[in-house]
Amino acid sequence: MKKAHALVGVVFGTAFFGAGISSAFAADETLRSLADKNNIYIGAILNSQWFGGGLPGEYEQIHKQQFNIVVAENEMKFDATEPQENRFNYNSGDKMVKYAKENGMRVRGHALAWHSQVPNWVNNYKNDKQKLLSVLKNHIKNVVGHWKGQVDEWDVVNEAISNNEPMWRSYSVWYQGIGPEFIDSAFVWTHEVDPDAELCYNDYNLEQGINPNAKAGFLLEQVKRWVKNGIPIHCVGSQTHVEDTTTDKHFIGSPDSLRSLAKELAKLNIKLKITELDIGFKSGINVSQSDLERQGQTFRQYLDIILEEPNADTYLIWGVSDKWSWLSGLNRQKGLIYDDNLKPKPAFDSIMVRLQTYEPPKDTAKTDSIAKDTTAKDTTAKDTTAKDTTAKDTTARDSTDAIRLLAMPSSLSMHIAGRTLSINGATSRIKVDVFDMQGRPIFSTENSSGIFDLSKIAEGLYIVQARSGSHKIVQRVNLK
Ligand code: 9MR
Repeated sequence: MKKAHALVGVVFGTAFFGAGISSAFAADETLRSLADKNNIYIGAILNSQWFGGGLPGEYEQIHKQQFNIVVAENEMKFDATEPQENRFNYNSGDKMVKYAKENGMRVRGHALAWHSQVPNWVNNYKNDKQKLLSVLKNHIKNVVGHWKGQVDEWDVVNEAISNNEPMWRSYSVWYQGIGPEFIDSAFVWTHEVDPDAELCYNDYNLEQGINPNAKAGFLLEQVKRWVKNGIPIHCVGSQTHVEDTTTDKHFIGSPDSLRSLAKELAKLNIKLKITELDIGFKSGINVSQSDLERQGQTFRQYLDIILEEPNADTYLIWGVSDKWSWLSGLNRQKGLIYDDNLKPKPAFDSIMVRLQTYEPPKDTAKTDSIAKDTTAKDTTAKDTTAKDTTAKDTTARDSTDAIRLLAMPSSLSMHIAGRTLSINGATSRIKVDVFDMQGRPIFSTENSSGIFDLSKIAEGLYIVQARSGSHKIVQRVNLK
Protein backbone atom coordinates (compact mmCIF):
# COMPACT_ATOMS: atom_id res chain seq x y z
CA MET A 1 0.00 0.00 0.00
CA LYS A 2 1.41 3.40 -0.92
CA LYS A 3 2.06 5.86 1.82
CA ALA A 4 1.26 9.53 1.46
CA HIS A 5 4.07 11.51 -0.05
CA ALA A 6 6.59 12.51 2.54
CA LEU A 7 7.76 16.00 1.66
CA VAL A 8 11.43 16.38 2.24
CA GLY A 9 13.99 18.88 1.08
CA VAL A 10 12.94 22.05 -0.67
CA VAL A 11 9.45 22.00 -2.10
CA PHE A 12 8.82 24.13 -5.17
CA GLY A 13 6.23 26.87 -4.95
CA THR A 14 2.97 26.75 -6.90
CA ALA A 15 4.30 29.36 -9.29
CA PHE A 16 6.65 26.77 -10.74
CA PHE A 17 3.89 24.22 -11.09
CA GLY A 18 1.50 26.67 -12.69
CA ALA A 19 4.12 27.46 -15.29
CA GLY A 20 3.82 23.91 -16.57
CA ILE A 21 6.05 20.99 -15.78
CA SER A 22 7.06 20.92 -19.39
CA SER A 23 9.43 23.79 -18.68
CA ALA A 24 11.47 21.38 -16.58
CA PHE A 25 12.09 19.21 -19.64
CA ALA A 26 13.53 19.68 -23.08
CA ALA A 27 12.21 22.97 -24.42
CA ASP A 28 11.35 21.59 -27.84
CA GLU A 29 9.17 18.76 -26.52
CA THR A 30 5.47 19.15 -27.20
CA LEU A 31 2.52 16.82 -26.83
CA ARG A 32 2.79 16.43 -30.56
CA SER A 33 6.47 15.46 -30.69
CA LEU A 34 5.92 12.97 -27.88
CA ALA A 35 2.76 11.58 -29.50
CA ASP A 36 4.77 11.07 -32.69
CA LYS A 37 7.46 9.28 -30.72
CA ASN A 38 4.85 7.02 -29.12
CA ASN A 39 3.10 6.39 -32.44
CA ILE A 40 -0.23 7.80 -31.33
CA TYR A 41 -2.36 10.72 -32.43
CA ILE A 42 -3.12 13.46 -29.97
CA GLY A 43 -5.37 16.29 -30.98
CA ALA A 44 -8.04 18.84 -30.36
CA ILE A 45 -10.93 20.13 -32.43
CA LEU A 46 -10.65 23.32 -34.34
CA ASN A 47 -13.41 25.31 -32.63
CA SER A 48 -16.04 26.85 -34.87
CA GLN A 49 -14.78 30.36 -34.02
CA TRP A 50 -11.44 29.52 -35.66
CA PHE A 51 -13.09 29.06 -39.05
CA GLY A 52 -14.34 32.65 -39.03
CA GLY A 53 -10.99 33.99 -37.86
CA GLY A 54 -12.43 34.82 -34.45
CA LEU A 55 -9.70 33.40 -32.25
CA PRO A 56 -6.37 34.91 -31.16
CA GLY A 57 -3.24 33.87 -33.06
CA GLU A 58 -1.95 32.18 -29.93
CA TYR A 59 -4.77 29.64 -30.19
CA GLU A 60 -3.60 28.45 -33.60
CA GLN A 61 0.03 28.52 -32.51
CA ILE A 62 -0.74 26.20 -29.63
CA HIS A 63 -2.94 24.02 -31.78
CA LYS A 64 -0.36 23.33 -34.44
CA GLN A 65 2.53 23.03 -32.01
CA GLN A 66 0.83 20.56 -29.71
CA PHE A 67 -1.39 18.37 -31.87
CA ASN A 68 -0.97 15.98 -34.79
CA ILE A 69 -4.64 15.25 -35.57
CA VAL A 70 -7.54 17.61 -36.13
CA VAL A 71 -11.32 17.52 -36.47
CA ALA A 72 -13.83 20.30 -37.11
CA GLU A 73 -16.22 21.13 -34.28
CA ASN A 74 -19.20 21.62 -36.62
CA GLU A 75 -17.98 22.32 -40.15
CA MET A 76 -18.13 18.85 -41.72
CA LYS A 77 -21.56 17.97 -40.34
CA PHE A 78 -24.57 17.45 -42.58
CA ASP A 79 -26.14 20.89 -42.05
CA ALA A 80 -22.80 22.58 -42.78
CA THR A 81 -21.91 20.61 -45.90
CA GLU A 82 -25.33 20.21 -47.53
CA PRO A 83 -27.47 23.08 -46.21
CA GLN A 84 -29.79 22.78 -49.20
CA GLU A 85 -30.62 19.63 -51.08
CA ASN A 86 -27.78 18.61 -53.36
CA ARG A 87 -26.02 21.97 -52.90
CA PHE A 88 -22.79 21.42 -51.10
CA ASN A 89 -20.60 23.82 -49.19
CA TYR A 90 -17.04 22.71 -48.54
CA ASN A 91 -15.45 26.08 -47.76
CA SER A 92 -14.87 25.61 -44.05
CA GLY A 93 -13.91 21.97 -44.34
CA ASP A 94 -11.45 22.85 -47.11
CA LYS A 95 -9.92 25.49 -44.84
CA MET A 96 -9.29 22.86 -42.19
CA VAL A 97 -7.92 20.28 -44.62
CA LYS A 98 -5.50 22.90 -45.99
CA TYR A 99 -4.42 23.81 -42.45
CA ALA A 100 -3.90 20.13 -41.64
CA LYS A 101 -1.86 19.57 -44.77
CA GLU A 102 0.32 22.63 -44.15
CA ASN A 103 0.99 21.43 -40.64
CA GLY A 104 1.33 17.72 -41.32
CA MET A 105 -1.74 16.67 -39.33
CA ARG A 106 -4.09 13.74 -39.69
CA VAL A 107 -7.72 14.66 -40.45
CA ARG A 108 -10.88 13.20 -38.88
CA GLY A 109 -14.17 13.75 -40.64
CA HIS A 110 -17.15 14.25 -38.32
CA ALA A 111 -19.89 13.13 -39.02
CA LEU A 112 -21.87 11.59 -41.90
CA ALA A 113 -25.03 9.93 -40.51
CA TRP A 114 -26.22 11.57 -37.29
CA HIS A 115 -29.67 12.44 -35.95
CA SER A 116 -28.53 15.93 -34.93
CA GLN A 117 -27.53 18.92 -37.06
CA VAL A 118 -29.57 17.62 -39.96
CA PRO A 119 -30.98 20.47 -42.11
CA ASN A 120 -34.73 20.90 -42.18
CA TRP A 121 -35.12 19.92 -45.81
CA VAL A 122 -34.19 16.33 -44.92
CA ASN A 123 -37.18 16.10 -42.56
CA ASN A 124 -39.49 16.78 -45.50
CA TYR A 125 -38.77 13.22 -46.60
CA LYS A 126 -39.25 11.56 -43.23
CA ASN A 127 -41.97 9.23 -44.50
CA ASP A 128 -40.25 8.29 -47.72
CA LYS A 129 -37.76 5.47 -47.13
CA GLN A 130 -36.45 5.28 -50.70
CA LYS A 131 -35.93 9.02 -50.89
CA LEU A 132 -34.17 9.13 -47.52
CA LEU A 133 -31.87 6.31 -48.60
CA SER A 134 -30.95 8.22 -51.71
CA VAL A 135 -30.48 11.46 -49.73
CA LEU A 136 -28.01 9.76 -47.39
CA LYS A 137 -26.24 7.96 -50.20
CA ASN A 138 -25.93 11.15 -52.25
CA HIS A 139 -24.60 13.04 -49.21
CA ILE A 140 -21.95 10.42 -48.56
CA LYS A 141 -21.03 10.15 -52.23
CA ASN A 142 -20.43 13.89 -52.52
CA VAL A 143 -18.90 14.71 -49.14
CA VAL A 144 -16.62 11.68 -48.87
CA GLY A 145 -15.81 11.98 -52.57
CA HIS A 146 -14.84 15.64 -52.19
CA TRP A 147 -12.33 14.87 -49.44
CA LYS A 148 -11.26 11.46 -50.72
CA GLY A 149 -7.63 10.85 -49.81
CA GLN A 150 -7.61 13.97 -47.61
CA VAL A 151 -9.83 12.94 -44.75
CA ASP A 152 -8.08 9.96 -43.18
CA GLU A 153 -10.97 8.69 -41.09
CA TRP A 154 -14.70 9.31 -40.86
CA ASP A 155 -17.29 9.09 -38.14
CA VAL A 156 -19.67 7.34 -40.49
CA VAL A 157 -22.40 6.92 -37.91
CA ASN A 158 -22.67 9.04 -34.79
CA GLU A 159 -24.75 8.48 -31.63
CA ALA A 160 -27.20 5.94 -33.06
CA ILE A 161 -27.76 4.12 -29.77
CA SER A 162 -30.39 5.09 -27.21
CA ASN A 163 -29.24 6.66 -23.95
CA ASN A 164 -31.47 4.70 -21.65
CA GLU A 165 -31.97 1.24 -23.04
CA PRO A 166 -29.88 -1.18 -25.06
CA MET A 167 -31.53 -0.38 -28.38
CA TRP A 168 -31.19 2.00 -31.31
CA ARG A 169 -32.06 5.65 -30.76
CA SER A 170 -35.59 6.09 -32.03
CA TYR A 171 -35.69 9.87 -32.47
CA SER A 172 -33.59 10.03 -35.59
CA VAL A 173 -34.84 10.85 -39.03
CA TRP A 174 -32.61 8.12 -40.42
CA TYR A 175 -33.79 5.46 -38.01
CA GLN A 176 -37.45 6.39 -38.25
CA GLY A 177 -37.48 6.76 -42.01
CA ILE A 178 -35.14 3.93 -43.01
CA GLY A 179 -34.69 1.60 -40.04
CA PRO A 180 -31.41 0.41 -38.51
CA GLU A 181 -30.12 -0.67 -41.91
CA PHE A 182 -29.20 2.98 -42.56
CA ILE A 183 -26.14 2.21 -40.44
CA ASP A 184 -24.88 -0.76 -42.44
CA SER A 185 -25.59 1.10 -45.68
CA ALA A 186 -23.72 4.22 -44.56
CA PHE A 187 -20.57 2.16 -43.88
CA VAL A 188 -20.80 0.33 -47.19
CA TRP A 189 -21.35 3.52 -49.20
CA THR A 190 -18.51 5.38 -47.48
CA HIS A 191 -16.13 2.50 -48.09
CA GLU A 192 -17.14 2.39 -51.74
CA VAL A 193 -16.31 6.06 -52.19
CA ASP A 194 -13.03 6.08 -50.23
CA PRO A 195 -11.71 2.55 -49.65
CA ASP A 196 -8.61 3.91 -47.93
CA ALA A 197 -10.39 5.85 -45.20
CA GLU A 198 -10.75 4.38 -41.71
CA LEU A 199 -14.42 4.16 -40.81
CA CYS A 200 -15.69 4.57 -37.24
CA TYR A 201 -18.88 4.23 -35.27
CA ASN A 202 -18.80 7.10 -32.71
CA ASP A 203 -20.85 7.53 -29.52
CA TYR A 204 -20.86 8.78 -25.91
CA ASN A 205 -21.23 6.95 -22.57
CA LEU A 206 -19.10 4.10 -23.88
CA GLU A 207 -16.97 4.30 -20.73
CA GLN A 208 -19.89 2.99 -18.68
CA GLY A 209 -19.22 -0.72 -18.92
CA ILE A 210 -19.70 -3.47 -21.48
CA ASN A 211 -22.56 -5.32 -19.84
CA PRO A 212 -25.48 -5.97 -22.19
CA ASN A 213 -27.58 -3.19 -20.65
CA ALA A 214 -24.95 -0.52 -21.14
CA LYS A 215 -24.43 1.33 -24.42
CA ALA A 216 -21.01 -0.24 -24.98
CA GLY A 217 -22.41 -3.74 -24.39
CA PHE A 218 -25.10 -3.19 -26.99
CA LEU A 219 -22.58 -1.67 -29.38
CA LEU A 220 -20.18 -4.57 -28.98
CA GLU A 221 -22.88 -6.98 -30.13
CA GLN A 222 -23.50 -4.81 -33.19
CA VAL A 223 -19.77 -4.62 -33.98
CA LYS A 224 -19.56 -8.41 -33.81
CA ARG A 225 -22.46 -8.63 -36.25
CA TRP A 226 -20.96 -6.01 -38.59
CA VAL A 227 -17.61 -7.77 -38.63
CA LYS A 228 -19.27 -11.14 -39.22
CA ASN A 229 -21.29 -9.70 -42.09
CA GLY A 230 -18.32 -7.98 -43.69
CA ILE A 231 -19.54 -4.43 -43.03
CA PRO A 232 -16.50 -2.17 -43.50
CA ILE A 233 -16.02 -0.80 -40.00
CA HIS A 234 -12.52 -0.26 -38.62
CA CYS A 235 -12.90 1.68 -35.40
CA VAL A 236 -15.12 2.67 -32.52
CA GLY A 237 -14.90 6.27 -31.37
CA SER A 238 -15.55 6.83 -27.71
CA GLN A 239 -16.51 10.48 -27.31
CA THR A 240 -15.72 10.34 -23.57
CA HIS A 241 -17.48 13.49 -22.40
CA VAL A 242 -17.21 12.76 -18.70
CA GLU A 243 -17.62 14.65 -15.45
CA ASP A 244 -15.14 14.85 -12.61
CA THR A 245 -15.82 11.96 -10.26
CA THR A 246 -16.44 14.05 -7.17
CA THR A 247 -19.14 16.28 -8.62
CA ASP A 248 -20.98 13.64 -10.62
CA LYS A 249 -23.10 11.84 -8.06
CA HIS A 250 -24.29 9.32 -10.62
CA PHE A 251 -20.83 8.67 -11.94
CA ILE A 252 -20.68 5.23 -13.47
CA GLY A 253 -18.04 5.61 -16.16
CA SER A 254 -14.36 4.89 -15.75
CA PRO A 255 -11.15 4.50 -17.72
CA ASP A 256 -11.11 0.84 -16.69
CA SER A 257 -14.47 0.25 -18.35
CA LEU A 258 -13.28 1.90 -21.53
CA ARG A 259 -10.15 -0.20 -21.45
CA SER A 260 -12.33 -3.32 -21.27
CA LEU A 261 -14.12 -2.18 -24.38
CA ALA A 262 -10.77 -1.66 -26.13
CA LYS A 263 -9.75 -5.20 -25.24
CA GLU A 264 -13.01 -6.66 -26.55
CA LEU A 265 -12.67 -4.67 -29.78
CA ALA A 266 -9.11 -5.94 -30.18
CA LYS A 267 -10.49 -9.46 -30.41
CA LEU A 268 -12.51 -8.29 -33.41
CA ASN A 269 -9.54 -6.46 -34.95
CA ILE A 270 -11.32 -3.13 -34.43
CA LYS A 271 -9.58 -0.03 -33.07
CA LEU A 272 -10.70 2.14 -30.19
CA LYS A 273 -10.22 5.90 -30.44
CA ILE A 274 -10.99 8.56 -27.87
CA THR A 275 -12.57 11.19 -30.07
CA GLU A 276 -14.13 14.00 -28.01
CA LEU A 277 -12.59 13.94 -24.55
CA ASP A 278 -13.48 16.50 -21.88
CA ILE A 279 -13.62 16.06 -18.13
CA GLY A 280 -15.77 18.87 -16.75
CA PHE A 281 -16.87 20.01 -13.31
CA LYS A 282 -20.43 21.03 -12.49
CA SER A 283 -21.11 24.64 -13.43
CA GLY A 284 -21.16 27.05 -10.53
CA ILE A 285 -18.88 25.14 -8.16
CA ASN A 286 -15.53 26.46 -7.06
CA VAL A 287 -12.78 24.47 -8.73
CA SER A 288 -9.63 24.28 -6.60
CA GLN A 289 -6.06 23.53 -7.59
CA SER A 290 -6.37 20.04 -6.17
CA ASP A 291 -9.56 19.50 -8.21
CA LEU A 292 -7.57 20.45 -11.31
CA GLU A 293 -4.81 18.05 -10.36
CA ARG A 294 -7.30 15.22 -9.87
CA GLN A 295 -8.76 16.11 -13.25
CA GLY A 296 -5.25 15.78 -14.65
CA GLN A 297 -4.98 12.29 -13.26
CA THR A 298 -8.19 11.29 -14.99
CA PHE A 299 -6.91 12.73 -18.27
CA ARG A 300 -3.79 10.62 -17.74
CA GLN A 301 -5.77 7.45 -17.01
CA TYR A 302 -7.62 7.80 -20.32
CA LEU A 303 -4.30 8.44 -22.09
CA ASP A 304 -2.93 5.23 -20.59
CA ILE A 305 -5.51 3.27 -22.60
CA ILE A 306 -4.30 4.84 -25.82
CA LEU A 307 -0.65 4.25 -24.97
CA GLU A 308 -1.02 0.75 -23.63
CA GLU A 309 -3.70 -0.97 -25.69
CA PRO A 310 -2.28 -2.05 -29.06
CA ASN A 311 -5.54 -1.36 -30.90
CA ALA A 312 -5.93 2.19 -29.49
CA ASP A 313 -4.24 5.06 -31.30
CA THR A 314 -6.07 8.38 -30.89
CA TYR A 315 -6.59 10.83 -28.02
CA LEU A 316 -8.66 13.76 -29.19
CA ILE A 317 -9.90 16.51 -26.88
CA TRP A 318 -13.12 18.42 -27.62
CA GLY A 319 -11.57 21.86 -27.40
CA VAL A 320 -8.35 23.62 -26.58
CA SER A 321 -9.18 26.27 -23.98
CA ASP A 322 -11.93 26.39 -21.35
CA LYS A 323 -12.80 29.77 -22.82
CA TRP A 324 -14.18 28.22 -25.99
CA SER A 325 -15.96 25.05 -24.96
CA TRP A 326 -19.41 23.61 -25.61
CA LEU A 327 -19.53 22.33 -21.99
CA SER A 328 -21.53 25.20 -20.50
CA GLY A 329 -24.47 23.88 -22.56
CA LEU A 330 -24.17 20.70 -20.51
CA ASN A 331 -23.98 22.56 -17.21
CA ARG A 332 -20.29 21.77 -16.89
CA GLN A 333 -17.14 23.88 -16.79
CA LYS A 334 -13.34 23.75 -17.06
CA GLY A 335 -13.17 20.42 -18.85
CA LEU A 336 -10.16 21.07 -21.12
CA ILE A 337 -6.37 21.23 -20.75
CA TYR A 338 -5.78 24.98 -21.26
CA ASP A 339 -7.39 27.63 -19.09
CA ASP A 340 -9.28 30.75 -20.16
CA ASN A 341 -5.99 32.53 -20.82
CA LEU A 342 -4.61 29.71 -22.96
CA LYS A 343 -2.24 28.67 -20.19
CA PRO A 344 -1.63 24.93 -19.68
CA LYS A 345 -3.51 23.41 -16.76
CA PRO A 346 -2.34 20.54 -14.53
CA ALA A 347 -4.11 18.23 -17.00
CA PHE A 348 -1.71 19.37 -19.71
CA ASP A 349 1.20 18.64 -17.40
CA SER A 350 -0.12 15.17 -16.58
CA ILE A 351 -0.44 14.30 -20.24
CA MET A 352 2.99 15.70 -21.00
CA VAL A 353 4.72 13.82 -18.21
CA ARG A 354 2.97 10.59 -19.11
CA LEU A 355 4.06 10.89 -22.72
CA GLN A 356 7.60 11.72 -21.66
CA THR A 357 7.92 8.77 -19.36
CA TYR A 358 5.96 6.07 -21.14
CA GLU A 359 8.05 3.22 -22.36
CA PRO A 360 6.22 0.55 -24.28
CA PRO A 361 6.88 -3.03 -23.27
CA LYS A 362 8.97 -4.50 -26.07
CA ASP A 363 6.45 -7.08 -27.23
CA THR A 364 3.44 -4.74 -27.38
CA ALA A 365 5.05 -1.60 -28.72
CA LYS A 366 2.92 0.16 -31.30
CA THR A 367 4.72 0.28 -34.56
CA ASP A 368 4.15 2.64 -37.42
CA SER A 369 2.23 -0.06 -39.14
CA ILE A 370 -0.20 -0.48 -36.25
CA ALA A 371 -0.78 3.05 -35.08
CA LYS A 372 -0.46 4.94 -38.27
CA ASP A 373 -1.78 2.51 -40.79
CA THR A 374 -4.44 4.62 -42.43
CA THR A 375 -5.20 1.97 -44.98
CA ALA A 376 -8.61 0.58 -44.35
CA LYS A 377 -8.57 -3.09 -43.64
CA ASP A 378 -10.46 -5.36 -45.96
CA THR A 379 -13.26 -6.41 -43.70
CA THR A 380 -15.04 -8.70 -46.06
CA ALA A 381 -16.34 -11.77 -44.33
CA LYS A 382 -13.38 -13.97 -45.23
CA ASP A 383 -11.04 -11.61 -43.45
CA THR A 384 -12.73 -11.24 -40.12
CA THR A 385 -10.91 -13.88 -38.13
CA ALA A 386 -10.62 -12.43 -34.68
CA LYS A 387 -7.04 -11.72 -33.76
CA ASP A 388 -6.31 -11.45 -30.09
CA THR A 389 -4.18 -8.35 -29.72
CA THR A 390 -5.08 -7.87 -26.09
CA ALA A 391 -2.31 -6.07 -24.25
CA LYS A 392 -0.20 -8.18 -22.02
CA ASP A 393 -0.21 -7.29 -18.35
CA THR A 394 2.31 -4.49 -18.17
CA THR A 395 2.54 -4.17 -14.39
CA ALA A 396 5.63 -6.36 -14.35
CA ARG A 397 7.72 -3.68 -16.01
CA ASP A 398 7.31 -1.46 -12.97
CA SER A 399 8.38 -3.99 -10.40
CA THR A 400 12.06 -3.48 -10.92
CA ASP A 401 14.34 -0.82 -9.52
CA ALA A 402 15.85 -0.19 -12.90
CA ILE A 403 15.72 3.36 -14.14
CA ARG A 404 14.68 3.91 -17.72
CA LEU A 405 16.41 6.52 -19.74
CA LEU A 406 14.48 9.07 -21.72
CA ALA A 407 16.18 9.85 -24.99
CA MET A 408 18.14 12.90 -23.97
CA PRO A 409 21.88 13.09 -24.64
CA SER A 410 23.86 14.03 -21.56
CA SER A 411 27.23 13.26 -20.04
CA LEU A 412 25.37 12.48 -16.82
CA SER A 413 24.23 9.04 -15.86
CA MET A 414 21.98 7.94 -13.07
CA HIS A 415 21.89 4.81 -10.99
CA ILE A 416 19.82 3.75 -8.05
CA ALA A 417 20.58 1.09 -5.47
CA GLY A 418 17.85 0.71 -2.89
CA ARG A 419 17.08 4.29 -1.96
CA THR A 420 20.49 5.70 -2.81
CA LEU A 421 20.67 7.68 -6.00
CA SER A 422 24.05 8.17 -7.67
CA ILE A 423 24.68 10.73 -10.37
CA ASN A 424 27.87 10.20 -12.31
CA GLY A 425 29.67 12.27 -14.89
CA ALA A 426 29.14 15.67 -13.30
CA THR A 427 31.91 18.25 -13.18
CA SER A 428 30.05 20.74 -11.02
CA ARG A 429 27.41 20.81 -8.29
CA ILE A 430 24.35 18.62 -8.97
CA LYS A 431 20.74 19.56 -8.36
CA VAL A 432 18.19 16.75 -8.12
CA ASP A 433 14.44 17.27 -8.49
CA VAL A 434 11.85 14.56 -8.01
CA PHE A 435 8.36 14.80 -9.50
CA ASP A 436 5.38 12.52 -9.14
CA MET A 437 3.75 11.08 -12.25
CA GLN A 438 1.33 14.00 -12.41
CA GLY A 439 4.32 16.29 -12.65
CA ARG A 440 4.08 17.68 -9.11
CA PRO A 441 7.42 18.56 -7.57
CA ILE A 442 7.85 16.64 -4.35
CA PHE A 443 11.54 16.78 -3.50
CA SER A 444 14.55 18.86 -4.36
CA THR A 445 18.10 18.84 -3.12
CA GLU A 446 21.66 19.46 -4.28
CA ASN A 447 25.25 18.61 -3.45
CA SER A 448 28.62 18.02 -5.07
CA SER A 449 29.14 14.41 -4.07
CA GLY A 450 26.57 12.96 -6.48
CA ILE A 451 25.13 10.65 -3.82
CA PHE A 452 21.54 11.37 -2.74
CA ASP A 453 19.40 9.73 -0.11
CA LEU A 454 15.79 9.20 -1.31
CA SER A 455 14.70 7.14 1.68
CA LYS A 456 12.11 9.66 2.87
CA ILE A 457 10.08 9.52 -0.32
CA ALA A 458 7.08 7.15 -0.36
CA GLU A 459 7.25 4.12 -2.62
CA GLY A 460 6.02 4.53 -6.16
CA LEU A 461 6.94 5.75 -9.61
CA TYR A 462 8.69 9.09 -9.93
CA ILE A 463 10.50 11.22 -12.44
CA VAL A 464 13.96 12.21 -11.34
CA GLN A 465 15.75 15.09 -12.97
CA ALA A 466 19.39 15.87 -12.29
CA ARG A 467 21.12 19.00 -13.52
CA SER A 468 24.77 19.91 -13.39
CA GLY A 469 25.91 22.99 -15.23
CA SER A 470 24.40 22.77 -18.69
CA HIS A 471 23.89 19.00 -18.48
CA LYS A 472 20.60 17.40 -17.58
CA ILE A 473 19.24 13.91 -17.29
CA VAL A 474 15.63 12.89 -16.71
CA GLN A 475 14.62 9.33 -15.86
CA ARG A 476 11.74 7.44 -14.43
CA VAL A 477 12.43 5.68 -11.15
CA ASN A 478 10.49 3.02 -9.34
CA LEU A 479 11.06 3.46 -5.60
CA LYS A 480 10.19 0.40 -3.60
O1 9MR B 1 -19.32 21.26 -29.94
C1 9MR B 1 -20.45 21.17 -30.79
C2 9MR B 1 -21.34 22.37 -30.54
O2 9MR B 1 -20.71 23.54 -30.99
C3 9MR B 1 -22.65 22.19 -31.26
O3 9MR B 1 -23.53 23.25 -30.90
C4 9MR B 1 -23.27 20.86 -30.90
C5 9MR B 1 -24.57 20.67 -31.62
O4 9MR B 1 -24.99 19.37 -31.65
O5 9MR B 1 -22.37 19.82 -31.22
C6 9MR B 1 -21.20 19.90 -30.49
O6 9MR B 1 -20.38 18.78 -30.80
C7 9MR B 1 -20.92 17.50 -30.48
C8 9MR B 1 -20.35 16.51 -31.45
O7 9MR B 1 -20.59 16.91 -32.75
C9 9MR B 1 -20.95 15.12 -31.21
N1 9MR B 1 -20.78 14.70 -29.86
C10 9MR B 1 -21.19 15.66 -28.84
C11 9MR B 1 -20.50 16.99 -29.09
C12 9MR B 1 -20.81 17.95 -27.97
O8 9MR B 1 -22.18 18.23 -27.93
